[in-house]
Amino acid sequence: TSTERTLILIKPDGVRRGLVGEILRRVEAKGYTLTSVELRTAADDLLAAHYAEHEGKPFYAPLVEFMGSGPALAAIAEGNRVIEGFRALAGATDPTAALPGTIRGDLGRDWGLKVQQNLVHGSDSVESAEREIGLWFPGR
Ligand code: DAT
Ligand code: MG
Repeated sequence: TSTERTLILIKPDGVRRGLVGEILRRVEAKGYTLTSVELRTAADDLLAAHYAEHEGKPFYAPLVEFMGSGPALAAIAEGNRVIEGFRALAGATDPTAALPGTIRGDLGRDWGLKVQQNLVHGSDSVESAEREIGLWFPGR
């Protein structure tokens, strides 16, 4: 087994739509443990650091603006291979392409919304997870 930690964000669209309970329910039902949870509106410098790999891409500015548009829920989840496991629960980046059964596939909408409004973020590697946890939860 390989116990890992990952950073999960429920983006402002998920919080606004009242999907916090439904999304965290899926994470816990899968058997992962939430070790830290916090609701907050992220500042621009935090978002710039979080999304540094996407700086310069056409969707970067709207992504950062959207992510700071209201409260997001940040959580640390722990469990065996949780990084890959949460990304499987989340589904494909584009909610239209995300398979039914996934968070984005079941709950994501596409009626002209942008791809960035895809409900959740999950770290994509052990290195990203530790880096992102350090940004959102300094010292943990
Ligand atoms: P993921 O969130 O699935 O890890 P990512 O890291 O490639 O995807 O991109 C980060 C976020 O940026 C993603 O959740 C939504 C937004 N995004 C990615 N590709 C996009 C695109 N082609 N157009 C608009 N937004 C995009
Ligand atoms: Mg990513």
